[in-house]
Amino acid sequence: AEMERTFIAIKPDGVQRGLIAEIISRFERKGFKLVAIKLIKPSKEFAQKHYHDLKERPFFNGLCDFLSSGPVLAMVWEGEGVVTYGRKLIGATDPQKSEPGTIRGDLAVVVGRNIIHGSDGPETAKDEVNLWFKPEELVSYTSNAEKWIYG
Ligand code: YYY
Ligand code: MG
Repeated sequence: AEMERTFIAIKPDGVQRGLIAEIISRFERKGFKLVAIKLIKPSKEFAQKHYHDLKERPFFNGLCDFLSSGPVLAMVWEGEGVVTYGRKLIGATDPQKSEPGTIRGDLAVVVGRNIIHGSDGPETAKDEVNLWFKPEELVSYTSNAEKWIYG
């Protein structure tokens, strides 16, 4: 069976605050596998595509300006349950409500600067992986740790 994949992005605030290694290490130590990664500055049009579901919301324009304001670290992570558990590692959308121990709970304070994006479901994950990455950018490999992580 195909391993589940999710799209994770460190937003411009997380990149500028020097939190790349901290955030990647949480996914890596959990046992998820990195299969694609690139640093890119998305255009505003691209940000609007990424957040198209939110286009009626009052914060949509500011959100798209923000996402396109600086480098974003775009990634694809793979593993059993990675979509749902990735969201758990990230924490609630509003960092005031994120539990301590989560990425947003530990590292962010306000909703407009919550440092990280993660796909909210399996279908969204597929769409977002396809939006941000070409198929040849996804690297297929066997991790030596897999037999120790999955048994
Ligand atoms: O998936 P997630 O990022 O946790 O939240 P969404 O509801 O998809 O909203 C996307 C993005 O929009 C959120 O990470 C911050 C921003 N936002 C906001 O600025 N103000 C809100 N009231 C809700 C969301
Ligand atoms: Mg979302």
